[in-house]
Amino acid sequence: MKTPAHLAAMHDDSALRAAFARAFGGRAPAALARAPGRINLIGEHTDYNGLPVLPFALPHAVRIAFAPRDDARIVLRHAREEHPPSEFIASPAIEHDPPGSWANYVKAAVEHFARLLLETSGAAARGFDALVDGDIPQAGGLSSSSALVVATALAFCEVNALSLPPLELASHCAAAERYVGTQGGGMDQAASILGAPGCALRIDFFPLAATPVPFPEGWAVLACHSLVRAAKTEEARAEFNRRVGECRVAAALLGRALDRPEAPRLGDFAKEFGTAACVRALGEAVPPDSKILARARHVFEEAERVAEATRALAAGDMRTLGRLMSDAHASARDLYEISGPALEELVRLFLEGGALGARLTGAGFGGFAIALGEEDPLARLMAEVDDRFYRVRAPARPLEELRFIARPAEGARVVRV
Ligand code: NG1
Repeated sequence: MKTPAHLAAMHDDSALRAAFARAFGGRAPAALARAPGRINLIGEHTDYNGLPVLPFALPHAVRIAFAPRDDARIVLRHAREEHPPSEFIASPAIEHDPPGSWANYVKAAVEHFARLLLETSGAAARGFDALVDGDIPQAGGLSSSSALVVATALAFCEVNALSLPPLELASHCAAAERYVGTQGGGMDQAASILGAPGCALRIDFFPLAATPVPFPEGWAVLACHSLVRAAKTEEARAEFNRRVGECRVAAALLGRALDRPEAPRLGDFAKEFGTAACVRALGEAVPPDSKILARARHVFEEAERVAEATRALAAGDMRTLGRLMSDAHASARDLYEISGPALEELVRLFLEGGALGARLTGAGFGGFAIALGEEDPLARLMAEVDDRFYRVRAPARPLEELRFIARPAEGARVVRV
């Protein structure tokens, strides 16, 4: 029998508290910070272009047990041995670990919020002991890294009595994460902070705004790892930043063509001129087979799909939502070139197995694919994917780490103990 979610969470919390005591000489944590990962239903690579997304917060989360210290030191332990301990001083300028180190995501939040604290109140940061754990699959496009940034930010703010409204906190977390070198938008941090149970979130940028959209009962998403790592610390980071650069070039060309040299993002043009005029103007500025044109077309059309998908979800029209998700996948594959053979195989299995829509989720270049459907048929589909994908490609891997069925869950929070 399945353990009810709240009992499982209580069990996890007491295990984390006990592990904290073991790691820190019997000391009890003062509080737990919990920040979920997310899946994105639709709206890929639109956020950093100032255009909307439609993600939801997952039941999977990063959890940090923490207790304030009397000095400025951050003493960091991870419940999993593969993540080595780290210690550093909380300050507005923190030296990076080598790329790929998990501690960089903690440093990202601590450096940013220590600077904010100094600027807003003149106070120096207080440090804390922290034990980190979590169950978000890593390098999968489910925002495990942003969840770590958000959970750290919550712990830092709690210890330093820094109080921010959720939207501001989300903007700061997005800015903080650039410490690790990716030029991402703000989707992941906003989805983690603002997530609402039973709702997807339509998120807009510049200025950041989030509107919950109810996700009908009985419906869910099957999420399956393609077995290809999408770690932003490796080549995928260079590919990701290349896409950001291509969009900036497209915006600069449009600025010249449409006489708006000061507009920084593709979203500024979409909002003023509309998709058709933007694609036409860019098409006159570059050769028809230019990558720049393909990338910009994806971004403009994806934003239109997000608008339509939001309306469909609000109306409970899951068939239309599914069709738009599959269209988004084709565009991500053909125009944005962020899919790959394993993701394609999963999407094909999903659609053959009766999913209403299927696509990669997150940055792409590997990671997870998702399928939309009703809960019972999705459970059957998952069993089929186990047989036809995982038992063939990864017979030794525990299936629980690789795929799950999820509905929208709650956003990040701190629980005092
Ligand atoms: P993931 O899938 O977590 O790597 C990245 C960006 C998002 C967004 C998506 C693509 C970060 C932290 N996240 O997400 O902002 O641009 O790609 O839609 O850079």
